[in-house]
Order: sequence, then structure tokens, then C-alpha cells
Amino acid sequence: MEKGVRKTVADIKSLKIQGARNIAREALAALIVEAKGGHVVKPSCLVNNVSKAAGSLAKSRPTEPMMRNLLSESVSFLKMGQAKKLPAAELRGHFITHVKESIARMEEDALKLAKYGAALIPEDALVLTHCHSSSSTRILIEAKRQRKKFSVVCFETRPRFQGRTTATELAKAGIDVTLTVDGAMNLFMKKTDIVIVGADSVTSRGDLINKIGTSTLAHIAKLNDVSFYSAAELAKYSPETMHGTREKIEERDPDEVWDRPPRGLKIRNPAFEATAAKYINGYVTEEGVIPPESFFSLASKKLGIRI
Ligand code: RUB
Repeated sequence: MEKGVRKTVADIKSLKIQGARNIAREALAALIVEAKGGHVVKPSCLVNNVSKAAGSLAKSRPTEPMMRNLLSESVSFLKMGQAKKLPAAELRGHFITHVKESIARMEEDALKLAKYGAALIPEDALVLTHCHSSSSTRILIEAKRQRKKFSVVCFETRPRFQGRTTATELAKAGIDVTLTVDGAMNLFMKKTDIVIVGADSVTSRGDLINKIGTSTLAHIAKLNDVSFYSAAELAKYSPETMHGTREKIEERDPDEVWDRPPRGLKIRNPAFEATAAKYINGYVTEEGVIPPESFFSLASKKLGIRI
């Protein structure tokens, strides 16, 4: 495997690259690195190398169907070219162009999603968000670009403090933003107009898998009659859940919570959790704001999954 691919795998594992979209985009970029590397004489060599790289990337974080879906689509494209008996150099060229187009499409989808999401933000609203979701921050930055007046509270997101990244990006964009502790979720909900979070995975039932803390936000939003949205490109759909398999929830190193704990105590560090569809008013997608029940069919259509 190319050195650049190994670095991407390590950076995803260590959260240097975080957030479902960033992970998916960098994983695709790593496939280009793999395809460009080395002296490929036979199409089968190219297919083997790229498939191996895609396998390692897909395993780098378990709860990331967007990465898995886009990697497997790219590998299928490559295998189709091999079946057509294209010469190695041509196959490589077509593959690289195809992956670059996928990355460009991701960017177009993100822009569309941001516009649909910005339309949801009421004038003078207080918006809550959690962790760091590039899709949610884009929505807020787009709303600011549209000169909407609103303020944002984001939670620090222990143990890795991704909320600081969100707060930094929003402050840089000139948005009125407050960073606070995760335990303050209920306190701020009472004055909130809308909650917008990201998504790592959406199941066939329309349930959301996102950063730990998300379901607490959703539950207290419901109690306070506050609208709760998740920004989720359709590629975040987890096809495995169609057959009843649950999306695997990543459990990270306990050291992230407490690196030198006293003996005799257990530490748990779940990275994500599920939020049931009934707590979600809608998913903000590149095709508009949709109810959780519609995610499955629209995503299956987009990903070419036969039901
Ligand atoms: C990040 C997280 C984000 C989603 C969506 O968790 O839960 O809400 O990944 O992000 P982590 P995006 O920091 O553990 O990766 O909107 O950028 O796809």
C-alpha cells in the first residue's frame, strides 16, 4: 500500500481527519494516491492494489457508511473497467477521473444541502449544535451569508473537544457563537429555537447515528417542543441496516477519557449513539429537507441499491 494511503488511514484513526464527509473525501483522495503510485503493468494489479487500500480505509473507523459506500462504488467502477478489458494505463486514467468526479459531486451536494438547511433557520434564532459537523457548520455559514440574524451555542464534546473546532469556524465566519460544557444541554434548550447536528449514519428506519450526546439533545428538544434536524447527505445511508443488522457503534480508547486512571475502575468511551427517527423532524439532504421515513428510499435510489 502507498505511504500516502497508510498516512490517511492513521489520520482517520487518530481523528486528525474527523467528521463523516471529511473522512469520506480523504478516503477517496487516498484511492487516487494508490492508483497513481507504483508501476502498474497489469489491470489485475491495479484492481488488487486499489481494493486492498479501500479495504484498509473502510476499516479505519467502523461507523462511517458514507466512506464505505463511496469506496465500494469506486472499486466497482474499477472492476467494471477491468471486465471491459481496458489496458492498465487507460483503466487507471478512467478510474482517477471517476474518483475526482465523485469528490466534485460531494462538494456540489454539500452546497445544495447548506442552502436547504439555511432556509430552516428562523430570524433571531438561537441554534444549538453538537460536535463538529462540516455539513452543519456550512448551513450556519450559509445562513450568515444570507444576512440572517441568529446565534449559536455549541457543546465542547468530550473527550476530544470537536466543539472547539465548530466554535472556531463559526467565530471566524462572524457568527455569534458560545461554547459551553456538554452538561449544559438542558439549560440552553429552554431558550432554543432549532437544533442542527450532523450524521455519521442513517439506518433503514430513519434512525440517526451521530456523536455521543446527540440523543440527549434530541430527547430534551422533544420535551421542549424544539425542532431537531440532522444534516445528512444521502450517501450516509447504511445499506446493511436494510437486513436488520445494526450499525456498529465505535468504542474508542479509554485513554481519551482518562489517561492515568486509578486501578479498579472501568472507563467507557462510545464515540456515537443512535437517536430514534421519532425524535427527528427532518434530515437536511442535498435533495431537500425530508422526513426520516423517506431517507431509505431516496438514498437507495441515489446509491443504486435494489430493494
Ligand atoms: C463527528 C460527528 C459529526 C458527523 C457528521 O464525529 O459526529 O456530526 O461525522 O459530520 P467524529 P459531517 O469527530 O468522531 O468524527 O457533517 O462533517 O459529515
